[in-house]
Amino acid sequence: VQKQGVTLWFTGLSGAGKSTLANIMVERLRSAGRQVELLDGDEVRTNLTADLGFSKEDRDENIKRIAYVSKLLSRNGVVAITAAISPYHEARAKARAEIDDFVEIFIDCPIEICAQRDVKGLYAKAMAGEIPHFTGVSDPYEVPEDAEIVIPSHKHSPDESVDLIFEQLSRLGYPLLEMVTA
Ligand code: ADX
Repeated sequence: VQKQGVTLWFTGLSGAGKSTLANIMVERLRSAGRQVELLDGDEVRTNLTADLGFSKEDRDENIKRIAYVSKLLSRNGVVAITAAISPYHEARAKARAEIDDFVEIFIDCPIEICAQRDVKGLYAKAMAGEIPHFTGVSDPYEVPEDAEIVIPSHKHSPDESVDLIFEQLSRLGYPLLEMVTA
């Protein structure tokens, strides 16, 4: 298997499981000898995009910068995994247009379940009106129509979801868990 870079673009609501699945993927890919970099929304927003908020303009700028870095990485043989809500179709389409090897992975978890889990306690605050423009509550999430991979994360364990993602990546021509020899 050749060293092959690709951007794996996760999208989905807060609490859908993007970071959880992305982190498991990072571990498995590293074990298989891949060079991997994770661009996680929460992490990126403390450095690369610390100047941005959650207006449409700021989210678009956040996605644009994440896409730029993933492009640089993936064209140099790295598996770049992004885990940002990326709620707007147009911003995702621009990222796709800019990056040669691009796979969109929609983590499709109903908002009721995300809100019930409420891992960070943000849905409760958003529903109480304490966080304006919260995705899925008071701000839009445009459901992807052209994602290569769709994972209903609430129907599987995280490890099963990751198994499904790797299976489908192989079918798409990215057998990323095969040992790298070149
Ligand atoms: S994106 O819309 O620009 O792609 P991103 O994934 O980077 O969002 O950041 C989302 C994270 O920021 C959420 O997981 C949550 O922890 C936090 N957050 C804070 N305010 C908001 C908000 N108004 N809407 C969504 N997420 C928010």
